[in-house]
Amino acid sequence: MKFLDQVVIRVQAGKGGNGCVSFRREKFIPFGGPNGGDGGDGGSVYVQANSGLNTLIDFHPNRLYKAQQGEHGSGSDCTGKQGRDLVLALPVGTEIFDDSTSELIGDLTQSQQRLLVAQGGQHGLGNIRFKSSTNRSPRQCTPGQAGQERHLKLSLKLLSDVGLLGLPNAGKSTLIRAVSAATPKVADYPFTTLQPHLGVVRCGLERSFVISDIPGLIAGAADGAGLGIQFLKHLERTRLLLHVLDIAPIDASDPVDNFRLIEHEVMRYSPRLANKPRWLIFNKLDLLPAQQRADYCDSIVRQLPAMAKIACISAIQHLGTLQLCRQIIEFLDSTDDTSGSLVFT
Ligand SMILES: Nc1nc2c(ncn2[C@@H]2O[C@H](COP(=O)(O)OP(=O)(O)OP(=O)(O)O)[C@@H](O)[C@H]2O)c(=O)[nH]1
Ligand SMILES: [Mg+2]
Repeated sequence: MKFLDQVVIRVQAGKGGNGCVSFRREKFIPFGGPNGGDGGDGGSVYVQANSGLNTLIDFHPNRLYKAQQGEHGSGSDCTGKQGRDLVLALPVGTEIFDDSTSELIGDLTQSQQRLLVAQGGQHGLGNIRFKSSTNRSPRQCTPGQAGQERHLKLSLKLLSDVGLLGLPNAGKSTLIRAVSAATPKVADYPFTTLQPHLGVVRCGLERSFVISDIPGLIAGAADGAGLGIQFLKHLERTRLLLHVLDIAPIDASDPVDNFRLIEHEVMRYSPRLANKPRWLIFNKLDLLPAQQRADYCDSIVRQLPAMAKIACISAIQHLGTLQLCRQIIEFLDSTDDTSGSLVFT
């Protein structure tokens, strides 16, 4: 499935139906009086979070999404029918902005959450409403009001508990495949992953968390190199970042330099993101002889700033991955930080 995380659309609520001018005209009933009914209200436009979606690809830029108009009132006291509301289904994690003012209208953080984005126009009044002791046959009515029209900017920030960071080829997608049912493509060339993927990791009964794999970063990403850093926004609402580091890069680059490079780009993107709890995950352990692994990892760790936690895995051989998931669950259970997927922001 293609991925799109930002789009501007137009929404228009329905116009209210007009009130009606009409008089009762029946044989043998003189002075029948006014009987023009009110119009119906115009339909409103809502957005609603749907946990089954994770892209905005279904929305065409600048397309107009319209709710139905209210029907006009008619004679014999008939009120017009209300216009049908339009409900647009959006992925959980979508922020909705008024594109003209940049005002944040709302943030869909929970499945089924619904938000009014354009109010339907009010109905017009029929002439029956204007009847009075001094005016028995009013010829007035009012038109229905126009529905609200808005340009909306939809911006998706995926909601996940844990995010993966790292250079291309570090093995991020291999890791998410190893621990979840997600199947992002894996290959031995950089930028295999071109869009974010989410995976649900299940650890025992009723214990699960959501992990997101984003495209790899390279030096200068903050200036647009590679795929840039726009995908980092999908990690903003995670509660834990895993920095996946290849201990034996195919290009023979130094893992210490590689680590610093990623940390630097993250800091340039947002100090807030850089301050999130972050664990270092040494990957591709299988490429080293068993007896050298501990010493080699130690030698790298000594050159790095202190990390909250360090884990050694081989994503491809599923070595240490189950244990890692258990530690993540423990961490998520123990932290009160609710900046992740669980709560309204
Ligand atoms: N030997 C070994 N190879 C691995 C391991 N994990 C990943 N690889 C290989 O490393 C290459 C890159 O893996 P990916 O999972 O595609 O890497 P990525 O970090 O998702 O890369 P991008 O999507 O380009 O950012 C693939 O050829 C994988 O088979 C591992 O634990 N051991
Ligand atoms: Mg990948």
